[in-house]
Amino acid sequence: MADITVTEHLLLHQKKTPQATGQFTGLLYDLILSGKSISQRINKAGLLDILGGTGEVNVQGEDVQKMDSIANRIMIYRMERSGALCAMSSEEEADLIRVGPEFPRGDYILIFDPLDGSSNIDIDINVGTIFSILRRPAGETGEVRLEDVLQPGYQQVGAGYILYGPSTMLVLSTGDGVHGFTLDPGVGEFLLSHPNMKIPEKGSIYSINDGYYRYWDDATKDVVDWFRTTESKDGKPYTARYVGALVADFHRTLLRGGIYMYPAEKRKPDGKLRLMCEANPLAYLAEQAGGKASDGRGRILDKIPTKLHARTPLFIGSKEDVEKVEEIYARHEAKK
Ligand code: AHM
Ligand code: MG
Repeated sequence: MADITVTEHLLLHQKKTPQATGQFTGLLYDLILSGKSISQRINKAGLLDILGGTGEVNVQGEDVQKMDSIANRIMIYRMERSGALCAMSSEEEADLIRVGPEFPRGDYILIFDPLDGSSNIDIDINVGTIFSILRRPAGETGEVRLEDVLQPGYQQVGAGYILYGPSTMLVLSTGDGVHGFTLDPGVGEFLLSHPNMKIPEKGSIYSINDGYYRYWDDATKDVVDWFRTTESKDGKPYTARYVGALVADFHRTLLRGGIYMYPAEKRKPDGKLRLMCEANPLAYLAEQAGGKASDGRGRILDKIPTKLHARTPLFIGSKEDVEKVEEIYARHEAKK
């Protein structure tokens, strides 16, 4: 296959996606650039730590910072200058970041987790940047209101992630399927490596933090027990995998199928994951790839966020596996 760069791909797809105005494409370019900068810093993270020694300052005279706050700063710096955004929300920032008046304001809203799974950085395991793109409601101008940002996930006009793993990969959807690009570090370009990604209808992997068994209600215990004790599509038991970085666990699920679960717990009634910066973008990708995402009772993309950092239980992956979870919860609900 001739090498297709992400830039060429976006230009080709611009014609097919109505929202792909120049502004939208510019937003994606700046996101990609931010991802490349973060990727480069992550590659050097261990090295910088060594160079920085035990002190607070490294040899360049810079503060030795945690990689997640560096990723957050890279994203905010680049994206507020893109001219495509009117607001941003980062998992690392409590409040909405309003763009302007010092930078030109655009029509889009970017919600992101700058470095998902950041506790994995110290042990050199995959992390990633997750992003969700919303459009500002038509006719609104001036400073953005919080209500304009709290949109349900089905209104996303694009979503994706950049996974910093053995290779750096960009996985993106603008409503026309899911496409994966691998960064060629030699030329500094993302090349189309996984066109039109599809999640298998049913998988053979389940992914959950099993250490929390004691915190689950009976319905959730039944859900997990079902995957532990039922044969998967190939007649063998389901196998368990849990990286502990949602973006990495989702990436595997997208490629191999199966299900990732982060349920509600007695001590965390809405689970741990954030609806707007984690669940919604991945749910959008899952659906675009033929899979499903649910909170156990209903579709993730239909949930109306009550606040920027609202949380949700999440069951995401192969359609049949997610439907099985909904069926078990519904059965328990009916017994009440
Ligand atoms: P983070 O955004 O603060 O890194 O937290 C989210 C992460 C997910 O990436 C991961 O799936 C989950 O937390 C792991 O949580 P736990 O350690 O409770 O299993
Ligand atoms: Mg996260």
